[in-house]
Amino acid sequence: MTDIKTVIQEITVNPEEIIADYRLVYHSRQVSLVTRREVMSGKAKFGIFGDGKELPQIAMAKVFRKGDFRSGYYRDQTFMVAIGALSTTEFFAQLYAHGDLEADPATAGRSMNAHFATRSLNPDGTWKNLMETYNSSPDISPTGSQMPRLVGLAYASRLYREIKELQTYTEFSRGGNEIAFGTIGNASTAEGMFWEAVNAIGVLKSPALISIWDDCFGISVSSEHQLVKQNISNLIEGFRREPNTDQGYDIYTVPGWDYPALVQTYLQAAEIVRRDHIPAIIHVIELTQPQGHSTSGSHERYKSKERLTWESEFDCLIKFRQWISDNDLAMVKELDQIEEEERQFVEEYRKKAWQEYISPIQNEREELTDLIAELAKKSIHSDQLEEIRNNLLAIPTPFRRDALSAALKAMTIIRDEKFPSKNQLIEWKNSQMAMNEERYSSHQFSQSSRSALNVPVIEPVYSPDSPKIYGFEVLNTLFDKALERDPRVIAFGEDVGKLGDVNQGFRGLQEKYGKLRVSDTGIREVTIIGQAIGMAMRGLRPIAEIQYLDYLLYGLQILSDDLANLHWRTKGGAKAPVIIRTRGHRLEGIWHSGSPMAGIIHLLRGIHVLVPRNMTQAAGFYNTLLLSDEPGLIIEVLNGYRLKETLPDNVGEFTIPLGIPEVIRPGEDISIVTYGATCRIVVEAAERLSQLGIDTEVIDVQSLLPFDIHGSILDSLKKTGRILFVDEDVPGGTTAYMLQEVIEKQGGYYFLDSPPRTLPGKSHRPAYGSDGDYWSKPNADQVFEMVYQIVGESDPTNYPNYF
Ligand SMILES: Cc1ncc(C[n+]2csc(CCOP(=O)(O)OP(=O)(O)O)c2C)c(N)n1
Repeated sequence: MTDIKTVIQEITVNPEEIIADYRLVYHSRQVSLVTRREVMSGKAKFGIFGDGKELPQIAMAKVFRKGDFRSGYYRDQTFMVAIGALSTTEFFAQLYAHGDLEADPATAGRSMNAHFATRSLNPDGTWKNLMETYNSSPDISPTGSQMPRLVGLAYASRLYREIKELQTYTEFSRGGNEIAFGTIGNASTAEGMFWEAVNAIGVLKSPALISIWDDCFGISVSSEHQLVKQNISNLIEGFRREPNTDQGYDIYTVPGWDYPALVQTYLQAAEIVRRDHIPAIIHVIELTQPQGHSTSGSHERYKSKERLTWESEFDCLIKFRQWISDNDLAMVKELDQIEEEERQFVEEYRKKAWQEYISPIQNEREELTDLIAELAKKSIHSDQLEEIRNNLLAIPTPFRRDALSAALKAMTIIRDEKFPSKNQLIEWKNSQMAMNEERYSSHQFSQSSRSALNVPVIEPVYSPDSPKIYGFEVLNTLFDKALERDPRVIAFGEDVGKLGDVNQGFRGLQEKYGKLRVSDTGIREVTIIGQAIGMAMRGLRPIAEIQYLDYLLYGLQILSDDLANLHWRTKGGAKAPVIIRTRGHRLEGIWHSGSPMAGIIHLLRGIHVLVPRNMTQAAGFYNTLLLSDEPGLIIEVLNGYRLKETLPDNVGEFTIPLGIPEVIRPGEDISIVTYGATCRIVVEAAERLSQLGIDTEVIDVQSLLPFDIHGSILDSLKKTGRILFVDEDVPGGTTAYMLQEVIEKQGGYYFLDSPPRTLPGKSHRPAYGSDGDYWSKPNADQVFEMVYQIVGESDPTNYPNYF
């Protein structure tokens, strides 16, 4: 093991490097200044920049190696440039919302400025060799939300180091020597997920190096309103590890304007983190924010005169310049010269980025105005067309939407006229629509060959010897096979390890596969999800368990803000094939029998949401997801573990396709569409209805996202003419979603003989006990009654109203 002092001596920073660092700090500052100007002049909508935080980022970049990962936030502009993961033209392209991937490789114009990311995927969706690149997970705006995924990014190194079978995955790790670097603003450390993540990383003994950029403010709110004792260093003291132990963090505090101290601190901290997997926090204090928080307002409104004076003196750029001069590393003239050069470079990059952004838009406008001019020659409404054309040409910096609106207006004007060149306008409009659909809406789901929708269907195989076993045992057998097959499959959650989960799906598997493959976590839903996201970003296949569906709400924000839009917001640059496992719908009590599915499906577009009715269906879905490169949520039916099911002989292989409903009881008179725990209830009601001669078709949709991709429910409706949607969500929740899918999207409206109906749970939470459940959730009596009423409406003779 290398001694820390030797390391520092070995990696001395030479004068040329110092001057290059100065150049970069100045360059970044200039970019920030120009960014503000661009926003103020109306060329860009909003600007946020890294000014005042440049120097510590230079120090951090010195210890950042290929294979490492960053999980940071919008201030890290200098760092991203320093590691070569961001060019200045790319920074400006994102500022202008340039919607092309080549211009803004981080987000293709989908994210506001200073949202950084590197691309982990090849254009075909396969992984790049992440050991050959400097990696940054894709930023999101909610402050503190970079912390949950940091847990998994760091923990992955530990798994790659300690699980022997993973050591061949050399495109993701070399012996777990990679650091996950987190950055966060001082004010955002008041967020709960900061604390949860710091604790989790400490418990997991994972190599994270967390930098806190402390400028004493969170927009206008000073530290006294953010933190007890106003100082995060005081608060994190309890995380500090005792000398010569491996529990806790190494904690450093260093002024953000002190170049040698910063370099030394980062060198020392990173070496220990990398070598020993002891996490570290570097609290970088005395930072400034020279232009205020963003372009949204000036900081003179909330900073005192004294503070502003102090900031102008302790600005890291000024201090760095002074230090260089004081140490005779460069003459004042040389520094002036560098500054002049950098001002010019930045201006050149800005111009280039602007031209590359605006030229195609101007060209498209020109195409359209030429078309309209041609049409005006033939149309009887030439004046109106000319006016549209002139108005469009008069816009100094047009957007694409201006041209499209003009085209639509022109089309309306000439709607009654007939001449062939009209078609060119229609074609132009259609090609714009298609181009912008791709520009803004592609990649919500995998477009690779490993999309979950491409997984081949393998039917379950049954033989006379197939045993009938409890539902939890079906899952137990399945998880055993999955863990055996692939060392990247890692399962974790509350009570998953020693106990094998509260319903024993993982019973005995920790003993068999070890504590790292099947493990317990603390009660920390947000970072269980984050742990999974980070691990999956580094090539692992986490199965993260949230103990009950009701507690998924804790993790819903991070699932929604981070995981669900990850692939979309990077236009296919990153993926995290996470499997979230949970159980719900029905047990007893307010927080153990909820089924808040509408909240989930509406917030989690981008994640597959699967609602199997039994454990065999669940097993098929696990197999499908494990063969795909997409994230999915599987909700098992909580009261189904102790029901017996026949174990397929190929439980480890069979797959169930996504978005394919299953008719679980054929019928002719009415279609009932449902999922999950209500499948059994509806079938029970259907049997009773059949005694009265009402033949009910019961359809289990099985997967809510995607929903019935081939429109097969419509076939059922065409046959029966009547439809009822049943579930346990609130009124207007998932039943309304299913109704919209079938009646509006599939065109079910045209085949209805009776009004479509929904039978959800009550609008309040489910009350406790058997009676509480009966009067809170749909039951077989209610299903029976509602179907009887629907049928009775059109056939009152045979089905008179007796209620
Ligand atoms: C969850 C959330 N709440 C509020 C905001 C609005 N917001 C954006 S930045 C910011 C202040 C963050 O301050 P700090 O963490 O100290 O970082 P700094 O900007 O000072 O570097 C706030 C409140 C947000 N983006 N996300």
